[in-house]
Amino acid sequence: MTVKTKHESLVAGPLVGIIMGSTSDWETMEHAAKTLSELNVPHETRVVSAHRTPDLLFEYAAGAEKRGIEVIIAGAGGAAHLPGMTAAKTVLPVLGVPVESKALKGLDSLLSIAQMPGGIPVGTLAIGKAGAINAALLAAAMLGAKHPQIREALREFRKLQTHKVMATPDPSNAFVPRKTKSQRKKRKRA
Ligand code: RP5
Repeated sequence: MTVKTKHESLVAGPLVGIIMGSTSDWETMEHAAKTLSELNVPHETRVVSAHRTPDLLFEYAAGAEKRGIEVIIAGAGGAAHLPGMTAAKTVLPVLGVPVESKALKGLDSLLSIAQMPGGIPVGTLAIGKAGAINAALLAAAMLGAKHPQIREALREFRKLQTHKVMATPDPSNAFVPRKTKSQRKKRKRA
């Protein structure tokens, strides 16, 4: 498959593999996918569980490089072994996103992902949505060294983000409350 990016260069196949331990992680991991889409970074998304589908995990991690994947983003919650085990089976950079767990609010996920033994690194991001977004941005920053169109897309993203903040310097003016039904009726009658 050949993908035409916003900057008109041709990239064959997905460059980022977003994997997650369960479909229940999608609520968090979709933010990584959305961010990559905004930057026109070709990516794929898959559920790959370290505990429930260990053979699939090995197959995915071991085969990713050959398929042209350059960065893997792995999200998992609780006893979050997916990012670490993926990193153990590939030399591609692996970015781990701790998904917020019900029992421990994601602290378990964070520690499981961050506390890797020396020799097998996982770049660990923040718990939840912010971590998923930043994993995508970090993946884009890594890819930018080789793919100039991704570097430029990231530059534009950052510029736009700055503009958005500068456009609303006073937060008290940012929120205009919607009129209630009775207020709207009164206005119609007047
Ligand atoms: C982990 O267990 C997954 O990454 C998920 O965050 C968590 C719960 O999974 P489900 O029971 O919702 O499938 O492996």
